[in-house]
Parts: sequence; structure tokens; C-alpha cells
Amino acid sequence: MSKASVEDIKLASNGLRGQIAEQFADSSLSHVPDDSNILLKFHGSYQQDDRDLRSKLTKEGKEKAWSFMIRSKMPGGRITAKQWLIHDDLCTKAVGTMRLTNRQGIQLHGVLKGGLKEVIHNVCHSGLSTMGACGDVVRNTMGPAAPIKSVAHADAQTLTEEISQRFLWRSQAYADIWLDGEKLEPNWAAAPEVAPEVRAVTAATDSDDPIYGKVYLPRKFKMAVAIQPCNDVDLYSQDVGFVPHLVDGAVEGYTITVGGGFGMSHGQLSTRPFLAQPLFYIKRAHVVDATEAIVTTQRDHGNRVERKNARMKYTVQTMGIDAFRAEVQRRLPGIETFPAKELQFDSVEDALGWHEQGDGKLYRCVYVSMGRIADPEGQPHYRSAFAELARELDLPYIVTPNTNMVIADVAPEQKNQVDAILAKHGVGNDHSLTRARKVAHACVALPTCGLSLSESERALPGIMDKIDAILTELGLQNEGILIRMTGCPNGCGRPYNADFGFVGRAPNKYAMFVGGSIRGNRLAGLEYKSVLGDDIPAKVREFLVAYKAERTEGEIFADWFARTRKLGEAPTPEQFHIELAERAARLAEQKVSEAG
Ligand code: SRM
Ligand code: SF4
Repeated sequence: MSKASVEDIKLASNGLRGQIAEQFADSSLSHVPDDSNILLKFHGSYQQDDRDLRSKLTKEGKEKAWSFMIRSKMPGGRITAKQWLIHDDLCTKAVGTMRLTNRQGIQLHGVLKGGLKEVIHNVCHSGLSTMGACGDVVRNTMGPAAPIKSVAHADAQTLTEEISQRFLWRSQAYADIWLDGEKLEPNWAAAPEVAPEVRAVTAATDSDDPIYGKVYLPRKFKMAVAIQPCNDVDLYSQDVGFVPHLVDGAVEGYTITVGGGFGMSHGQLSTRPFLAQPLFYIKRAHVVDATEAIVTTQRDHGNRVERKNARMKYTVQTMGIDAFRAEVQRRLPGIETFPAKELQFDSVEDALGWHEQGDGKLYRCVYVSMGRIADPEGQPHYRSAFAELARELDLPYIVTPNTNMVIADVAPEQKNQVDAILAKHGVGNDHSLTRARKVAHACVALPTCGLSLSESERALPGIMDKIDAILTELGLQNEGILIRMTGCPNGCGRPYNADFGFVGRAPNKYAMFVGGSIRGNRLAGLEYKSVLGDDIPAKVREFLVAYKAERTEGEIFADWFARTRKLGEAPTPEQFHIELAERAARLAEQKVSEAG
């Protein structure tokens, strides 16, 4: 019997229930079957196994070391001290660490099957949620991390919360399975009402869920709000991006971008990263309605046959941006849209260190190496530092899109105490790092990620030590150079718009992409198909030496590269259509021969 497709599994799931409750209640099962794992993602969890132990256990004829990853979701990365302490406490049910994610969430790894319900229950009781943190729905909505008290920042945060609330999936399955039927009430802003005429056009027809229907979206769906000139959320990598524009001191409207996304497969041209394109400008009152129109356009026009081409970036490419825009506008009866405004961004970096918020209080953005909150011997004790700060000062935290941590709302008289607690645990020596080190990021990869082909989070710090030495030797320690790594081509660490992106293809082997931009608005090109991990610093050095020799006064690496080298080329829509059609034909042939 052939394996059920993800679409079939969603359709038959009875509002994402499946057999999850029964299988988690059955203590004789060490893990759950694949179809439950697919549904579990919508609930914010992935079944994984310890990859470090996998081959040893297989050799010994034993089963895999199964466990679960749990992802908490918080719009714009906002988390209170109490919620943080609940997560810190839950580390004891996991591998003893937390991972800040580059979508401003938190992951716990290694939770055993018997402990999953308690962990999800406790996350929900903290006022956060894991609902829709993964799965074919709208994921955690990102927003600017800096807690600046401005009209634009306040509205950006409100928008992330409105979007999060509007696009929660509506079935009771989550509450029934994890909360014994209690009502889930995330402490987010209430969703604004969608205009009835918009809802009439956009609602799912075979509706269990007013937006998602019975089969949810074809694929994951990601959104972020950015405030110019800071592109910390990496706007162009998102399915949908929002940028506010002020008129007379108030947010008049938002420019909306669509069709970004980074996943690809090595050597398959029909899968590739795309940067988002401008869709339109729309008045503030209609932004959530417009978002529903975009999400439902993808729901109805996205590819439900081939998951590798199911993200909205492919829908935008295959329909073409003009036809896509027209379809979104059709779903917004009576609502006016305007040409998108020009956008200018200067960097994806976080502003580390102390800053004024604008209300007399301060915030400090603290560098967290690879987002890993742990207490490793001989290294900064991030876990102890943030737990002690939360206990002593009860200040809100914000997880940044670069997996750093903002301590917000610090009264001037608390500043020294914050510094002292961080220093006590060896945290916060950011000023001694090179600028490239401060923004470098690696995805999680081994040992938990089931898709990784090589190391990433465990490899990049060592590689960066060597690159740091080269940068210092060349006097480039204060230059904004973006270096990102992933353990496979799915692109979680957003490597494809970096100055240097390293993408795992096999143990200790990486494809090397060069020529993106620290502004986040350009894709890098494939420079080397395969580079050994140990050779990465030398390969980077070649570029840095040329940059130092050829740069004009103040020229950033990305601009030097664009001026002196050939940039990676995006395919024309025609080329892409041909590649997509060829792939569809290959798949159809394959299916016919399998059936035969
Ligand atoms: Fe991701 C899958 C980790 C951000 C593209 N991602 C995974 C999984 C769940 C592996 C799996 O499916 O079995 C990884 C879990 C590893 C682990 O053990 O923890 C994983 N992704 C991460 C995180 C933790 C990386 C990080 O360094 O922080 C990020 C979690 C964000 C969050 O809180 O939701 C994370 N993933 C991203 C991003 C960046 C972003 O969203 O801004 C991308 C590229 C942007 C995009 O989506 O286009 C990304 N992840 C993927 C993909 C490829 C999707 C595609 O379109 O092809 C997969 C695989 C898939 O979906 O099939 C994936
Ligand atoms: Fe895993 Fe690949 Fe994502 Fe890294 S990029 S976390 S290896 S899926």
C-alpha cells in the first residue's frame, strides 16, 4: 500500500486530531508513526532521534533514541520574565538547554514522549503557545526586536499580534489533546474583525476552519514586519513582509511584499531561494484583510501535488506577480490598494549593547552564541544569567531574529545590576567580538535535526574563531560581513542572502555561496559546489584579501562584491517555468512507472 500523502493525512485528521491523543496515552509506544508526526507539527512539536547515537544503536540492533522538539511561539519574540522562567524550568524535561530560534521563538529538544503533554501544557499556562509553531499554517510572526517607544514600533508589534491571532488554526484538537479541553487563551491582542465582504470572498468553502478549511495551507507560511532602515527580520526571505509608512506622525499604511522563501534541494533548479517582491501599499485599517486575501490566494492556488514546489514563492513565480496581485485584489472587494513604496534597508544586524528606548528606560541587546541557552563549562553561562536576571529584576525579554536576547524596560538605576549579573555568568563581552562574529548564525542541524547532512551549530563557532583571526589580521574586524551556515539546503539559517553562505551537503562538506548582502536584499551565487569545513577560512580569506585591497573608502563588502564580481543570477520567469515543467514531467513519468 502506498504511503498517504500529507494532503490526505490533513484531510482525514478530524481537525488535526488524528490518533495523537491515543498514541501519547499509550505508554507502550516509544514513538509515534509518521502520519502522527506530520499532524504533531501543527501542534508545535517534531519527533526526532539522537543522530549522534543513531548508527551505534542500529549496529546494536536497538531502536532509535526517540524524543521530541517543542517550539514555543511568541509574536515579535516578546516573552515575560515569568514565561522565561517557566521555559527555563522545562529545560529539565529536555536536554537541559533552550534554543532561541531565528524566527524569535524558543525550542526545547530531547523531551521524552511521556513528558510532551506536560511541557506543552506548561507553555500554554505561561500565556504563550506552541499551536501553529510548525505545520502547514501561518508560523510565528516576526517583528522588529528593538523595544523602541515609537509610533511605528508600537504598531508593528500590534500587527504581529493581530496576525498571530487571526491565523491560529481553530479546531479544538489542541486544547483537547494537551489541555484536557481547557480553553486556550494566548495573551495576545484580540484579532481585528475581517470585513464581512472580504471574509465572504476569502473563507474556505469546505470549512471546518474559516480560513484554512480542511486541508490547511499547501505548506508552511511565514510573515514579518520590518521598520526601515533595520532589516533584522530579513524581510525579503518571508512569504509576506510588512513595512509601515508614517504620515503626520501616525502609521498611514503598510507596503506589503510577497513571495520570499529560501528552501531548495542541491542541484534541483526547480527548487530555489527567491527574494520577496513588492505587492502593494495599503491603508492600515485593511492590512489584516489584505493578509487574509494573500493567505487564501496561496491556499487556493498553491501546489498541492508536489510539496517541494508548494511554498507561496512558487505560486507567485508560476502565476507571475501581476496575476497574483490581481487575484489578491479580487479578494478585497471595495478596498483600494496603491503602488508599493520604495524600501531602503541598511542591515540585518542587531544593535548589540545598551540603548535608550525613548521613554526614559533602556534596553540591552546581548549576544547569544548561536542562540543556544546553556551553561557549558568554560563558556558563558547564558542559562544561569537569563534565569537570574528574570528572577531578580522581572524584566521583559525579546528574542531577536539573529537569536540574540534583548533585556527591555531597564530603569537607569537597574543598569549596573543587569551588567553585574551578566558579567557574573561570563555573558555580555560582546564588545570584544568582530562585527562579523556578532551577526554570524548557524542553524541547529546535528544532533537533533533529522534533515541535516552536516554539522552547523556545532561547527560554525570553531570556523568563526579562524575567520575572526583573519579579519583581525586584515584590520576588517569592524566591517559588516554576513556569514551564515546550514546543515542542509533547506536554508533555516537564511544562508542564501548572506555575504558568505555555507550549506551542508555531506559530513564536513559545504556548498559555498558568495555575494548576498548584509542588507538582506540580494541573493548570493554558488561559488564552490563543495568545500571542506576545514578549508572554509582559507576560501573566505581569498575574498577578504581582495576586498581589503580593492575597496573604496568606507565601501561595505556587499557593495565591493557587486562592483567587482559577477553576481549570482536569479532565473528569468521563463527559465523557471521550463525547469518547473520539466520536473513535473519527470515526476509524472516516475508515478506512471511506479504504478506500472
Ligand atoms: Fe527551519 C525544517 C529548524 C527557520 C526552512 N527547520 C526545519 C526542522 C524542523 C527540521 C525538520 O523538518 O525535521 C528544523 C529543526 C531542527 C532542530 O533540531 O531544532 C528547523 N528552522 C529551524 C530553526 C530552529 C533554525 C534556527 O537556526 O533558528 C528556525 C526555527 C524558526 C521558528 O521559530 O519557527 C528555522 N527554517 C527557518 C528559516 C528561516 C526563517 O523562517 O526565517 C527557513 C528558510 C526560510 C523559508 O522558510 O523559506 C527554514 N526549515 C526550513 C525548511 C525548508 C522549507 C522549504 O520551503 O523548502 C525545512 C524543511 C521542510 O519544511 O520540509 C525546515
Ligand atoms: Fe536542519 Fe537543514 Fe534546517 Fe539546518 S537547514 S536546521 S540542517 S533542516
